Amino acid sequence: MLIKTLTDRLSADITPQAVYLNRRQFMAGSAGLLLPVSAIAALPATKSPLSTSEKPNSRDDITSYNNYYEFGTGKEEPALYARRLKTRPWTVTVDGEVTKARSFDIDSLLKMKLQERIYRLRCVEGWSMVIPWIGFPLADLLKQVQPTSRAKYVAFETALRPGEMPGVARRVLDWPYREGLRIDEAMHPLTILAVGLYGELLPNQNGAPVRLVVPWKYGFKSIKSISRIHLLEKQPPTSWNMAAPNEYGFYSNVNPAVDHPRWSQATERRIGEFFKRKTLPFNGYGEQVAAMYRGMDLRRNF
Ligand SMILES: Nc1nc2c(c(=O)[nH]1)N[C@H]1C(S)=C(S)[C@@H](COP(=O)(O)O)O[C@H]1N2
Ligand SMILES: [Mo]
Repeated sequence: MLIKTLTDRLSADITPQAVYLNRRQFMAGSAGLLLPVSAIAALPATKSPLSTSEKPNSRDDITSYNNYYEFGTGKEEPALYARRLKTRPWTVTVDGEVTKARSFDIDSLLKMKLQERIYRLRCVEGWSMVIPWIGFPLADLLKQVQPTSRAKYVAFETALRPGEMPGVARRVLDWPYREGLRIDEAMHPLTILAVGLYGELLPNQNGAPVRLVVPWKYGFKSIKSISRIHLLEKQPPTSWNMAAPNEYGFYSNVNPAVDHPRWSQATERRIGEFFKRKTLPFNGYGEQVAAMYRGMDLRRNF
């Protein structure tokens, strides 16, 4: 029975809530079994002063209302279908304008110094959540590959697995999902690669086994299930910008003063709340990030 529980856990073949409950029972009754730590233990993480003190959304909110178009465009579809994604083995290749290009196995990423980062996430659609991520600064990874002086941008790609991703049969986007950051944004201490949330491994619908989190930008910049990181001199093409360049810019910093052509960005609905709240410039992270954009016209460079 214990083995069955672990198998279920690894194949993510049961609901996240059930996994969570099973995990608790499992750990209570079986300390000392020889099993991969990453598969059974809560992720070891230190607290961070960069976390918000706002109350996080429930695990249920965070894992049942998702955008992950590779598994369908409905908010409930990722929770239903993303379990099909095989997240092990998994490697992230980091190459391009770097001195030491290499691939990182997911197990080596789980051994990075992990922190809890409780961040607001603001989707361009006008909703928001507060999510307790577990992860590490992207800068910690990039330093290991030693970017060259020509590395001005960082491009990210989601794995493309048509056999496991029912949503990619429809060409809603030009797959694979691609995103990008300027190098200073990528090296910023707020920018993390997340491998978990609520103290446990990332559920597939949230971008397992590793996804980007850039809390001052609209949610679509926070690309899920990353298989490749490529450093380059020129600004890379990005999925939503390619699909609708007048609606989604490369920078996409949360900005209540610049409306989307079809909806206002002045307010947002925190999932679980009834009344709308005001959207803050840079999603409330302006003090930490505004200096990176000094002298830039953020209406033209939206
Ligand atoms: N590969 C990939 N990454 C993605 C998306 C996607 O469809 N595919 N959706 C984005 C959008 S629009 C948002 S708002 C966030 C949602 O993250 P969450 O489901 O963990 O809340 O993921 C982003 N990352
Ligand atoms: Mo989004």
